[in-house]
Amino acid sequence: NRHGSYILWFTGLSGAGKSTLANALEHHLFKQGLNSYVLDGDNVRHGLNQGLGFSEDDRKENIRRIGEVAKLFVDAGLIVCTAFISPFAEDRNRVRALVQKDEFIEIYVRCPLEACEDRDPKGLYRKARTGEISNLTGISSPYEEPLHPELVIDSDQDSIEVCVDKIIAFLKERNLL
Ligand code: GGZ
Repeated sequence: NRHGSYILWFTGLSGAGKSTLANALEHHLFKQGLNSYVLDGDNVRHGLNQGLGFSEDDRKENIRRIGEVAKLFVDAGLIVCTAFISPFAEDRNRVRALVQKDEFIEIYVRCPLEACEDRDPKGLYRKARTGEISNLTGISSPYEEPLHPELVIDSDQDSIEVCVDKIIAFLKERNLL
């Protein structure tokens, strides 16, 4: 579009590295003088979407609202990096349909459940295994892998720097950078 704005939609399991990659990428975009913004659980689930939990219905509503906000930010001229599990293909595709064809770039941050569980930065997987929490994606709630993502990043195989470089290379190839 005329602003050079678009959505980089990161999807993947908890602990796969979505927020880390989104923030690292934003840092790169900022250094390039580009206006970008990261939407993730930290700034959305505590504010706009406070009150939504992790049932299927709540996740759907979570993603629907985030999609609408991301669309507004694209209209405002920003590159939006979103970092949500967004486990349902239908919900991701609904966001895709909200914007122009070349304004939605789905990046699948692929990381085996075992690796996410090993990392377990917040202890969520341990709690899910002991039954302390329910509906944890990958354990007691589904994750539908993207069938046609624009890009797949294997975050368990490459360092953060290499992952970011791969995303940048992809964006340059598509003339998005
Ligand atoms: C999934 C949960 C859950 C359950 C708390 N299931 O890795 P995190 O901790 O920092 O990020 C995860 C975040 C997931 O929220 P999303 O808005 O991305 O989910 S969705 O797109 O499905 O709506 C995780 C934490 O919240 N968290 N409980 N039961 N993730």
